[in-house]
Amino acid sequence: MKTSSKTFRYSVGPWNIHTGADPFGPPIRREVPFARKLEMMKEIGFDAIQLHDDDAVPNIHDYDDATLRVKARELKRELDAAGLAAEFIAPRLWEDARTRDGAYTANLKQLREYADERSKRAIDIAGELGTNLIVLWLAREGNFVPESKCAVRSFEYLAEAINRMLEYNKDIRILIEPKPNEPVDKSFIPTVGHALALSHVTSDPGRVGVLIESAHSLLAGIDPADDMAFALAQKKLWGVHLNDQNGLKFDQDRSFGSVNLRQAFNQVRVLLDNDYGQNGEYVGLDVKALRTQSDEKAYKHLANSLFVVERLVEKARSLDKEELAARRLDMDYEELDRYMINHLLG
Ligand code: XUL
Ligand code: MN
Repeated sequence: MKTSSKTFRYSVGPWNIHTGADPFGPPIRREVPFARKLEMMKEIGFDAIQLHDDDAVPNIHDYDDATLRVKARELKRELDAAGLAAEFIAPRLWEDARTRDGAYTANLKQLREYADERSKRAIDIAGELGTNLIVLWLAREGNFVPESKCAVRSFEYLAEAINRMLEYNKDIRILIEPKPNEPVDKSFIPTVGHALALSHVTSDPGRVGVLIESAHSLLAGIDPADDMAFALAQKKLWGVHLNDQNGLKFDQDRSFGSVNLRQAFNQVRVLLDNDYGQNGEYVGLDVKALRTQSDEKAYKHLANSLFVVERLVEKARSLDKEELAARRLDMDYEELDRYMINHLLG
């Protein structure tokens, strides 16, 4: 199903079309070739693709710096031909053995240096792909054993690493994607508040903002719409990963709106009311297909999520703003609740 006449521009990652493997079972679907993913994304209605550095250039360690750029330029031609832009590049700082103790906060200097080098290469790839956005999901920057790292020094390490990236390329903007746990037990940057505090101690806070993922906010016990509002108020919401999450458990990346429709509605409402997207921001999805889905049905989570965003846009637009304003003034929030539920059911 294709959603026509869209309100937002949409992006998605190649990892969102996947084989269905989980920690308890092997793949149950065939790996979809990259070119086919691009085709499907375009067909469903996406405008851009989100990429990790090694999604952009697989086997990234096999190439010297010059060849890396050549490979990135080849991808740029492929994206152009598919009619998709690159939204951002994220260094995948959690799969390599050298990042097992974290990347920028690893205790060993040579491991922190690897993280720096890898980040610079991600920045080079972004440049070739025509985007200046670098996303940092700080996957392993935290601890399981509290005494294993100095939390104060770790915060400084993160700021210093970001400063080096900002210095390396004066055009980039960095989007921190906070998440409270998984794969680490306790993250050093668990929430948007922490991420923006980190932004403020960097050498150029105007170039360090956030990407908020619904499921990550929910894992921190925070309403995603409120997290988005917090960042919007500071003009620092430069990306979102819409999805859903059923309670405090592993990061589920469920289809947007599939668990809590009202919470989903309020995310769309806050984005719409605050002109999100007017400065080129994409509405990104980070959703996973259920393991039950067969090969040919493993795209529905993308189409459904996109469809739900646009349906909720309609709901946000048809809200009776006067009714809302009146209920705020007479503080009859029970009546407001009834109105909202009825509106969403209608
Ligand atoms: C992990 C997650 C990542 C980032 C990109 O939970 O959301 O896929 O979005 O690195
Ligand atoms: Mn994400």
